[in-house]
Amino acid sequence: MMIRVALLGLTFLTCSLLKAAETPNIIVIMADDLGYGDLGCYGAKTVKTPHLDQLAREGLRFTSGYCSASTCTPTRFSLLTGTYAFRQKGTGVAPPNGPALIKPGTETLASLLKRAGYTTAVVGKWHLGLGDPKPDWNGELKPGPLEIGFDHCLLLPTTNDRVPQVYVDDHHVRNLEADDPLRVGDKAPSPDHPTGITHRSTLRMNWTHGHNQTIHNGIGRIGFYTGGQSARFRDEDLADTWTQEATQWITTHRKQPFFLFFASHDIHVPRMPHERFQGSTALGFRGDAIVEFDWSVGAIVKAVKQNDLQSKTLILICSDNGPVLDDGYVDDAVEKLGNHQPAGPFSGGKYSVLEGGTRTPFIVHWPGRIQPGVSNEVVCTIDLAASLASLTGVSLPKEACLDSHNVMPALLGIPGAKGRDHLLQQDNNGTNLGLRMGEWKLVRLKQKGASKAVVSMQKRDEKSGAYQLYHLSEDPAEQKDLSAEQPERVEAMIAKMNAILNQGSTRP
Ligand code: NG6
Ligand code: CA
Repeated sequence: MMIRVALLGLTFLTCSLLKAAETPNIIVIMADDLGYGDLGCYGAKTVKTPHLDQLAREGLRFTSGYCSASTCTPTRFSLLTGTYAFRQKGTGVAPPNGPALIKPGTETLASLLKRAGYTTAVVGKWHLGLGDPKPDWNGELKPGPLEIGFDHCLLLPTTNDRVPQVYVDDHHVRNLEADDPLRVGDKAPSPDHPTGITHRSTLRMNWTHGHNQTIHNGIGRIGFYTGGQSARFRDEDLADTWTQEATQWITTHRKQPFFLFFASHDIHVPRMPHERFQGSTALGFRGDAIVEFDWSVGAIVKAVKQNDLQSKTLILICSDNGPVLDDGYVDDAVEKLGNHQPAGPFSGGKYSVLEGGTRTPFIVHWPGRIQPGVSNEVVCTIDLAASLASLTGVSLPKEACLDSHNVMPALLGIPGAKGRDHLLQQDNNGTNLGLRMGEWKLVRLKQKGASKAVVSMQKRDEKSGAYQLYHLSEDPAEQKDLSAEQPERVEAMIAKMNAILNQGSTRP
């Protein structure tokens, strides 16, 4: 009886705490390829991340925070649309000339916050395509972020290893000169075009697989391009550019509630941090890029403080997929790893549906509103749409944000608040899947990893069973397949997985 009364009280408290709409500034900071074990506050010893650790100390650090996929494009698609990426074909890693994947008219995190009165911007990596049917690099680059709810963007169009290495400022390539047009393609523009194969000996960072087409800044890339010389960036300057743009934008919009999606390219390959960070860790450029990311976060927090916005600003830290060591370049990430464990206690990493692929750092910071601590609730980047809609008092149409759960009370750390009761994790295309329900994890393996990427130095036998079952708290590394011992649980979880795949929506 006592317990029931207490529970009723909690429910009442949870509801009443969430009743009135609140419109704090919202800054979502997404790192690229950052693993669960890569930050000090998640156990890293060989790399120091004081700014992120401070956010974790003052905020809520999740031990079961996820992104929805183990590559970039599908995770970002789900973050913005609140819908599992497997529901829309063609949402795997986007190529240099890929079209806008989120169609104008789609409800997004940005568009729903705009309805709540927010000014919105995205700064950093986009990788969700531009234009329709393809980007017009020398003309207007639309549709893009500005057609789905963002008021402003300064973008790296795809990835730093994909051509072209230019900034997109709202609808145009920044600093492009009309007499030197940008031509982007997937074939060499001429037989004598220098590539990472023909001019390999001139490269300042060698490739291990792929990344041997057009050379820019002494580094081979994916795809070919010519022209746009005055528009091209130096890899070393990316973090400074994003950070300066973000802090300035925050200052300019300090009076309105704002939503900033800060999408760092760190720590994606080619890892080429600014000279002042090079050599700052014993881990090589992979570690140095983590330090650079931490610096960016610190600068953003400082801008929030300087504008006196700390108690009015919710900052969320996450990653777009798990870690990878060798993702195509020779940068000593493997050789200098030492005891560092990029995926923490988990197996797998980028490209994988084992926990290392999607369980990533996840920190929520909002001084005065969030009780500092550690939460074991299951939350995912896909949930930001429904959660922030609930916080800001926006209602979502039925056909929008199909898989986003409102976990706002859990994100705020309200005592007794629950996260997700289930979560589907996907690889790049949704071929391999993971389903977490409580402490149980079902893995559906249709395809063995074909990628040459090295995600981990920990040995784990490749299991071949189509369906595997693991108990996460007893076996976080997913080593002991219990599927043969628990056929009924496996059946039930397969049925749940199929229902998620087939029913079209899982938003409660
Ligand atoms: C892969 C690239 C890898 C990385 C990845 C996308 C090769 C051999 N590998 O195809 O280097 O760019 O795509 O990464 O080209 S993500 O983080 O944006 O998803
Ligand atoms: Ca990534």
